[in-house]
Amino acid sequence: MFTTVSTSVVVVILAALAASPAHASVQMRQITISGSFHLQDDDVTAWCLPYNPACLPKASSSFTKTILVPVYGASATQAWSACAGGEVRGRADFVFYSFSSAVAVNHNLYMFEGSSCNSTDLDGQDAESITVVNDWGGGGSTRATDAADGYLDFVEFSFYLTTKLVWV
Ligand SMILES: [Ca+2]
Ligand SMILES: [Ca+2]
Repeated sequence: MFTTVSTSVVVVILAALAASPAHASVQMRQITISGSFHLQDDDVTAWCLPYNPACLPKASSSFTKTILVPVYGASATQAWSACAGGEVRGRADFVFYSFSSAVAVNHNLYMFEGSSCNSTDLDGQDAESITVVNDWGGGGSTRATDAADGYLDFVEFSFYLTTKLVWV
């Protein structure tokens, strides 16, 4: 009499087992982010003189990346960069502050300009913050430039991201 088990109880237990992720124990926030840079350097090459703005060195690059961050709290800084003319480097930084239903996105754009793509001379900066709720997307754009150079050095950056909670 004690070996009799209700079929409905078994079904409920099996359903609960099926609902839990097979290999997983940790819930994370998944973020898929796409970004694109457009950069310009202010130096006209010798073959292009007399001065012609169409000859200014330009560069474009884009990326798409999927990352996992904790469901709660701040992520490590995620950074992407690009360079134009061997002188103008753009760096796009992101920190994600996650909570259960959404993620707050803090983005900073930096423009470094000097004698190489490794220059740390910060000439321009911009920032944007957005909040993206789970299973949704959002984006923005920033632009960093330098008045001292007549705004001819610049970095433009645009991004779009989606986010959801996953088990890993
Ligand atoms: Ca320059
Ligand atoms: Ca500079």
